[in-house]
Amino acid sequence: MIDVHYWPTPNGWKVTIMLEECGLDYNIIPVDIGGGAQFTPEFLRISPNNRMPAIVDHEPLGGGAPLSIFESGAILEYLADKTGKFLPTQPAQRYAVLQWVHWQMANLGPMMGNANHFKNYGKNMVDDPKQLEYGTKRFVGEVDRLSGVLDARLSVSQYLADDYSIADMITWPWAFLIGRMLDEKMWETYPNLKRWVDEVGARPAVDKGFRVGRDLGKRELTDAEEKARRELLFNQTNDKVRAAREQAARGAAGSAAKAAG
Ligand SMILES: N[C@@H](CCC(=O)N[C@@H](CS)C(=O)NCC(=O)O)C(=O)O
Repeated sequence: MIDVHYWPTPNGWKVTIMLEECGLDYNIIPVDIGGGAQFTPEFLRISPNNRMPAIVDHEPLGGGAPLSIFESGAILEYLADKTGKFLPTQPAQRYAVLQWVHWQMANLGPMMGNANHFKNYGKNMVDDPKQLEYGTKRFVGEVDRLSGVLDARLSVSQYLADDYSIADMITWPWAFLIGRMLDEKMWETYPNLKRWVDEVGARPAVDKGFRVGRDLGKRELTDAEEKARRELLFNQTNDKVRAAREQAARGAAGSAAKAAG
């Protein structure tokens, strides 16, 4: 069985989509990132960057003790190696896939995260909206450029590599959101990207993986809870992370003492 430390976000969906595509059994362990669950000592032991997703495979490839992995790119590569699916072993075909996997991890994901932050969330974080202008221009511009990179590739190929692969699964959860985060009109400029978004999204395993834990993040937050959530997610420094870690550790010690009696 594979434990998936998860919250329903684009990086989380990558993992549930791959697990569904491979037909593997898994067990969802929610990590409420708005409530600080990513700072508990147990979670940091498997994911030291205080980010989800992470997995623990209790029957790991190669045998031995349970194996924990963080970073969605490494998780998908591992699951592909474990199942022999969606990542060819022949060098030319394998690296054709991995170059797009790394491209997504280093480009589309981070740039979209920043574009979404400056364009949508940022207004709740600063007093003067002018402070957002440069960041918005820079990151929205990058997402536009990256959409063009995807569109050009998909104008000559059905998928990012030769066949459907982990490159498509890792890119789709971000790509389908580009219009929603930035501007729905962008699809007119990128018809090949739109064709691929629709085609990959129509796969039953993609649809199922994307729906996992859909209700987890749905609770209405009070204004104070929403403010605390933003502070926790968008204002992380080493000192603040250390304080959150210590607070989570005190909470864990308190629960352990309570459980012991
Ligand atoms: N590069 C990482 C990024 C993971 C990531 O940014 N996860 C976000 C949710 S999508 C998170 O856990 N945020 C918690 C936080 O910011 O403290 C991956 O792909 O696994």
